[in-house]
Amino acid sequence: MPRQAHLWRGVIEEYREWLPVTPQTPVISLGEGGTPLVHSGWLSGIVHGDVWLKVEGNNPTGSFKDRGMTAAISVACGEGAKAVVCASTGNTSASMTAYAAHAGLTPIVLVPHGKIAAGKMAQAVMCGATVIQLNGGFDQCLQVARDLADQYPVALVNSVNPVRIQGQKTASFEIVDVLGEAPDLHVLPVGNAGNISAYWLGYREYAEAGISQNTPAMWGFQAEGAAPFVLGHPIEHPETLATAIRIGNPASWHLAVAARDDSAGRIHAVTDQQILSAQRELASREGVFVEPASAAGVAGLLNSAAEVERGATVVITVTGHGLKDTETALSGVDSIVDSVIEPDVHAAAQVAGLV
Ligand code: AN7
Repeated sequence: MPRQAHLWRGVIEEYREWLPVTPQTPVISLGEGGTPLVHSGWLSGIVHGDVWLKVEGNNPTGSFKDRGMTAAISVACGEGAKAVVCASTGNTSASMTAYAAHAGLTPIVLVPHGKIAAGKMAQAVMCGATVIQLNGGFDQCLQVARDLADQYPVALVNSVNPVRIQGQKTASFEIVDVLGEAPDLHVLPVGNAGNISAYWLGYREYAEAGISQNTPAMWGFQAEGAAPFVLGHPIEHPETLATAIRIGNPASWHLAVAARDDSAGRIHAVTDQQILSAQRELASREGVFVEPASAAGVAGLLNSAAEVERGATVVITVTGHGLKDTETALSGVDSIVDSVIEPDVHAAAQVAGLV
């Protein structure tokens, strides 16, 4: 008898009863979810607790967006959609395009001109999207996407589509399923604010069902130049090198404020410098290479380490893969190659410091 393989079936099949799907809904999945929870000895030492990284870059298109997208595209397909549209800072478009391709739908993406990491752009292009670059930021892209969906036969799959949030909440379920209880504190970056809202929803649903006894405090972190929640109002011209979270007017404003306040949490800002430094340290200390936006939560935890209760269990969602934006990652590095030598073992040993 061959050994039974334990194949993860994607978030719809793994959490079907928690999601707005019916037996008739076609399941459009690329095997998303089931992402690693990696213990960080480095961060655990700093906060004097247990810190786990929920590594969402391991999803099929390299970001957490795939959880919501499998749900949104499946439901859109079930409703007979032929074309789908989203506004994006890059990851939503990469994800939507992949799921649309898999489902045979026509993908249309609206992105801020010149502000998308090359890897994300390549993903959308390779999967056959019509990529429209707009002279404006994400917030203007979202307005046009909404108007397109209102006036033309195309389904909107941004996180203003509630099915997206439903799919994304499965990350909380996985965390509780693996740890056996909700963490004391959940840390994550905040941009359009769908993810913090989704995590909070997932934690609450598990607590209400008695699967967990507690819900965590939700700590969100924004880039300083794109921190509307910290300022308390939308901003016109968000700026940060973490382009994924370069958003001034988050769509899920009320849900995110509720997540923050109902969980006794916070949404604070971190500087671009702190983001880059956290990104670098996370890669070199833990081997987890994330994109800049994804390091915002790590930077935030480092800033606030003294306020974490001793012995706390902390989960940080690192939202997207480092390979999406190698240009920004390497921008802070003086030289990519340490040495160029002739093919000679002694020369190699010398520059490697082995002799
Ligand atoms: C890596 O792709 O908004 O607060 O259009 O790509 O749920 O918006 C991406 C957001 C964090 C913020 N980390 O999450 C988009 C987009 C990464 C991201 C966020 C994004 P939300």
